[in-house]
Amino acid sequence: MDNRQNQININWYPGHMTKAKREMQEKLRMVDMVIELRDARIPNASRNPMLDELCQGKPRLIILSKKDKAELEQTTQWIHHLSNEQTQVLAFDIPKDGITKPVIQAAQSIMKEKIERQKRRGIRPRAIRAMVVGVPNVGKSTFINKLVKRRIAQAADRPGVTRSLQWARINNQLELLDTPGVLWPKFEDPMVGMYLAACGSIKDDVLPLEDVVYWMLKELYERKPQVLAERYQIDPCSDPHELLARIARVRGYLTGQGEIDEKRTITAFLKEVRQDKLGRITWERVNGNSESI
Ligand SMILES: Nc1nc2c(ncn2[C@@H]2O[C@H](COP(=O)(O)OP(=O)(O)OP(=O)(O)O)[C@@H](O)[C@H]2O)c(=O)[nH]1
Ligand SMILES: [Mg+2]
Repeated sequence: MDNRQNQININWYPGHMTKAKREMQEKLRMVDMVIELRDARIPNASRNPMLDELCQGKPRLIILSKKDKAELEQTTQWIHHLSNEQTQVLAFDIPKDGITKPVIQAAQSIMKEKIERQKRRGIRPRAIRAMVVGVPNVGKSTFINKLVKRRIAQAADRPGVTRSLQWARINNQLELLDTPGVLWPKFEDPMVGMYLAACGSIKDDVLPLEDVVYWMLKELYERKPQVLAERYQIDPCSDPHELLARIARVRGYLTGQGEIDEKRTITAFLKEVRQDKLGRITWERVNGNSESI
């Protein structure tokens, strides 16, 4: 299948993101390094090229969030693919995993040379300051709350929750700056929009949800037909419209006239995918992604 038939053109770059970008730029000189969160289901698409440019020159730690929603073997491959001499990559189920020790260790190892230089010059090293960045809804505030062991930042399962920058002191070794999730004005590759939409980084109100669902159905039919068959007790088929109709009929999502209730089926299906009812899904595969970090 040519994925590119399923392009959607969405741009969601509201004013608060422009403001956030400016504020992040201002704060950048105060931070030693950047912790970039990416969604483990879409590790390349959730890389923000605008932030890449903004954070150039700062050492970087990549955290793949929502590991529990992605396919384990794909995540292992992605970690390998994204790691290099300059970049360490960790993957977490942030709410459940013990993240404090590995994050502090990674930050210290990334800043090792600078800390040693300071020591040699008789300067007592202060806490490492890191700016936490990433696309909306990727888990930045959850990550910070987990590290401070308190709910200091508002976190919720919708994009655009954090609206201002906020410092959090983890301990005397690490201080983090929470930032609002930002996207960029234009997706060069329209598939990026589809991936971000699938993972909840774009506000549903601005999305053609039916296009997202038909694309998901096509992908699932090609990669995991047995999952569709088991979940919905249907015979999967390659036509996503027919596939949705089969789900609607089995579920009894019909209008008064006995026709398929497309809207209701789309909403129900999307909710089930997002709640992992169809299992772990890595939408963006390592194969086919030759581009590194
Ligand atoms: N399953 C799972 N859910 C996670 C993980 N990390 C974060 N979440 C959930 O993802 C949702 C979004 O988390 P937030 O911390 O608000 O995300 P954010 O990046 O701060 O979002 P914005 O402030 O909108 O940019 C919440 O419902 C979190 O509970 C994870 O590793 N696994
Ligand atoms: Mg947030």
